[in-house]
Amino acid sequence: MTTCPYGRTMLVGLVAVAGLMGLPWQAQTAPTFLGPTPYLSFVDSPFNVSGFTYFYLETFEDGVLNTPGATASPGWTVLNPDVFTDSVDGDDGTIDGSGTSGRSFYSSGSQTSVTITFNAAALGGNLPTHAGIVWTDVGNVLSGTSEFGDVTLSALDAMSLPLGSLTGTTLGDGTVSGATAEDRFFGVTNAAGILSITISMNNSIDWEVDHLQYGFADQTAVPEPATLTLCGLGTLALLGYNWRRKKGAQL
Ligand SMILES: [Ca+2]
Ligand SMILES: [Ca+2]
Ligand SMILES: [Ca+2]
Repeated sequence: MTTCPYGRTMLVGLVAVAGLMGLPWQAQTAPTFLGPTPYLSFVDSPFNVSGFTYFYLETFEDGVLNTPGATASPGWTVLNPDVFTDSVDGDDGTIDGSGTSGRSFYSSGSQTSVTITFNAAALGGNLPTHAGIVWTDVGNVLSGTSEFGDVTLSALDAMSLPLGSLTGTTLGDGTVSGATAEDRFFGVTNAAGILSITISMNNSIDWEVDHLQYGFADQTAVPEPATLTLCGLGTLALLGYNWRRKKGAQL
């Protein structure tokens, strides 16, 4: 991480300026897990921002997982539109509480997890710094209450070391008819790259995901002169803020 010569104060300024520039959710030096958050279309993704060098969204609406540089572990299949299919709501063109007219990725009655592994060579030489997936449904369970369960996202870094995990507890809506209000986004960011993500349900082999998404945002590309400029802008922004605040106090 580039260090500003002004300490914490300037870090605040940098963050503020980065926000103004529309950069994506910052891939912190430390990995950051995001979610689970409601998700009815890509508009709801925390990665729906500008600033990526590359970004891919797999909706499964073409019937296959074929976005570049991503491979799923075996045993998962794409579900076509059906009364039991639970796609992300907006994939059928209408956000109407139903995902039955779209397509999803299904555990096929055999898998408690799916791992998506990224291939840097197929992605311009850079593993994604941001990766996410949307959990959309669970039906039959191996234990607990039918149509409910815990969902965990974990990830590995470029050296195959764990980046951590995030669990959403007791997800579900008690139906298998494609309702979408309970659909949830899970994601992770890591500035040094993400080799793979794994989403899992320990209590089910009858569940669905959708909207695999991943991108690369270069957090080290800012050259030193620009960094100094940012520091300067941060100083001005901070001074301006303090000036307005003090002036406001006088009114
Ligand atoms: Ca829909
Ligand atoms: Ca879909
Ligand atoms: Ca659902």
